[in-house]
Amino acid sequence: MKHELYIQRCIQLAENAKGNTCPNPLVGSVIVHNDQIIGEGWHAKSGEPHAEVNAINSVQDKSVLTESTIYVSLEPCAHFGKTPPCADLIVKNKIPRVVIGCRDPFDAVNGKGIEKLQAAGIEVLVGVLEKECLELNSAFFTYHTKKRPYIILKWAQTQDGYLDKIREEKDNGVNWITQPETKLLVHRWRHEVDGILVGAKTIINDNPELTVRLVEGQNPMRLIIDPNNRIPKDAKIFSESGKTVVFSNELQASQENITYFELDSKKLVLESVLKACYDLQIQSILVEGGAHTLQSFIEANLWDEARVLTGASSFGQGLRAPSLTLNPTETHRFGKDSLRIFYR
Ligand code: AOF
Ligand code: ZN
Repeated sequence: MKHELYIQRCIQLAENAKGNTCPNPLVGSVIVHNDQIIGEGWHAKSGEPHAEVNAINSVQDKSVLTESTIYVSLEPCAHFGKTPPCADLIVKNKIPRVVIGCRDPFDAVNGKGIEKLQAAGIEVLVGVLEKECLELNSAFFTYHTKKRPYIILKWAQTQDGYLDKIREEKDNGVNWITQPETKLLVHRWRHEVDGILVGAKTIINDNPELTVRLVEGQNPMRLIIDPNNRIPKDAKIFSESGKTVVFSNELQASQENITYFELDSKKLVLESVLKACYDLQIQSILVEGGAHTLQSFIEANLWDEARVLTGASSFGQGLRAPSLTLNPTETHRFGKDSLRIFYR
């Protein structure tokens, strides 16, 4: 029970750095001596010290470390990356007990941190609030275990099940499915992922910017599937800040901020796209349409989460929205709109 409370505190600390650690995970750590927290730390940013280092540094009287327990939401690392191994630091400080939320699936660690600690005679307990610790970094874990990004499908549909994207201002709101305020939510989602993916048809029909505008934050990479080179050169995505990657069968010369990526003819399109995302260290993507692209992810069973917005209006006709055969895990209401979240 006490272990859980301290790991819970690790999770809370880790969340201080939400959105800032990519490609590294969120990690928190506390050090406990005689039932008292004597040190706390979290990983703030890739390249900066890991959570354990900050927690150890925050302890005033280091002499009691030899009688303390260190809690950490993720297995301490065993490798020399941008920083030296945390497992070595724990051994060096003679901390006799380590309680870990979950294992680190990153190839350079993956159990080696635990082994290092045990080999030094340290008592190690793994798996306290494991589910919560996994959820804290779902993109990181999916990326390292499945070797592809965490895939979030997103679409807006009418009451009667027709699909459209959330229209930009140019449409004067006429075709909007959801209320303007709901857009804020979508921009927040964009900010939280590494890449936004759409098919060529969405660029041709809607000419979207695919940027983060309504909330603070950097633009994620824009990923466009355009096998037959159909998207116009003056599409808005090419003039926006941030990087764009175009997946095509015909390779073109890359330019500043625009990379053309040749699809592997021996592989399925999505397989080739997701492999490229892995190589580009894109740990999470938001698939924003269109119908065909969303459907292809669903049919290939290549998705982790679907966020379906439903507006108050009905179209009576149009393009049918994709349908999922499972029940939503969460339902939220935003005024006249609703949001259902499905986890696969
Ligand atoms: C930990 N504690 O707080 C974090 C860990 O390039 P580096 O040196 O920063 O190492 C990055 C890897 O270290 C990352 O992929 C993940 O496996 C692990 N992150 N490990 O012991 C931490 N953030
Ligand atoms: Zn580390």
